[in-house]
Amino acid sequence: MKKKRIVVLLTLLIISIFTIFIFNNNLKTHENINNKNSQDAIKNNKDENFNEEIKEVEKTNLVSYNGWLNIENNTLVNENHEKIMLKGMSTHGIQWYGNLANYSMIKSLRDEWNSNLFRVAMYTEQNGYIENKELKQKLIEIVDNVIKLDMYVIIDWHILSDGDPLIHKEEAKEFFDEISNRYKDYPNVIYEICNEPNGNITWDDNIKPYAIEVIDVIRKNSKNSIIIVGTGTWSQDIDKVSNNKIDDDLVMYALHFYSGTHTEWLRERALNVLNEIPIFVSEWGVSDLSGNNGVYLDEAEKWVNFMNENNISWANWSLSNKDESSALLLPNSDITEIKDEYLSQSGHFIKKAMLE
Ligand code: DCB
Repeated sequence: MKKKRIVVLLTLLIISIFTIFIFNNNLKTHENINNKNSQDAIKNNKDENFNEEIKEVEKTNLVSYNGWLNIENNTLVNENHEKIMLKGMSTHGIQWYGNLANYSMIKSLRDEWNSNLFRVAMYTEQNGYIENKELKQKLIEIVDNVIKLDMYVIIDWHILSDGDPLIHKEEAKEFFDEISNRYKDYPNVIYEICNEPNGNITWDDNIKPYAIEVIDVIRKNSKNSIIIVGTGTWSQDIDKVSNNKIDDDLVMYALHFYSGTHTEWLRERALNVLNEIPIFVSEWGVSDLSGNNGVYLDEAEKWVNFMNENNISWANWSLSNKDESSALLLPNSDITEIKDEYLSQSGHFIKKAMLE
């Protein structure tokens, strides 16, 4: 009798262990399927290689964490309404120094300097895009790399000798139509539609009318991208905007400075409008206005503090090894990674500012 009971109990025990084993295994398979589904969802949305690089770093200042940017109280915020500051390098003209903007260089700026932004300056004139349409391919190559690196990227239509943006308006519309269609699903991309308007032009009659048309083109493809609009006098006339703003919640206005030329008076001007318009310092340097002379680091320090205090995002001019004081790298250093021994005086200063 006793023996029978033991056999029954043993059989029951074996059956329960077996059941638990099967049940557990089922759960695991289910988990795997779920994981796979969400990974597929991400993959379908993005470039094939997109996720590889994110896995390496998990930083809260990058795109996978912050998503589509927004503007609240005239400052940049992420998808969760938290303030965010973008900091990074601008290329010099990519027709001259585009090769320095390679994948491993940008990766090292991200990994070693904590940078979350990169600006691609595509000149319109001076052997830029207007005469040299293949430059677009170079730009795309760089932008794709920055996206793979999970950073934000500014596509800069770099007008300069063509001070009036209306001069190449048709080319700009065509370019931004194609490019904003290509990148419409990427929160990484920020459009800067006219670097530095200058000369005998005004906000009301030249820049704003240009901006409205180009923004219209971009918005047909991308409702959620941030767009930066240059201001008069090489993007210093931010005070001309406030009473004639562009009717678009995701537009920011460019303020550019070179610390050897632009000092307290320009910061005052910015302070006066900070509560009225969102400002992006999409280009600045530690030289004078020519990109050379100096360096003017005391004044640059004041600017960096000013931008930190006011949560103003920035891109520094420039990632180049040209023999001029605003260049990040020493003349002729030809490198594919950011290394201290190749940094100019500007380079050392910018590294510190980036890591602050
Ligand atoms: C801006 C431009 C940028 C220029 C830098 C420094 O121009 F957006 O393209 O870069 O600031 O001047 C310089 C390069 C030089 C290059 C030259 C021409 O560093 O290597 O030879 O572009 O391609 C500014 C900014 C401010 C003012 C004037 C200019 N300003 N500008 O206040 O008067 O005439 O170029």
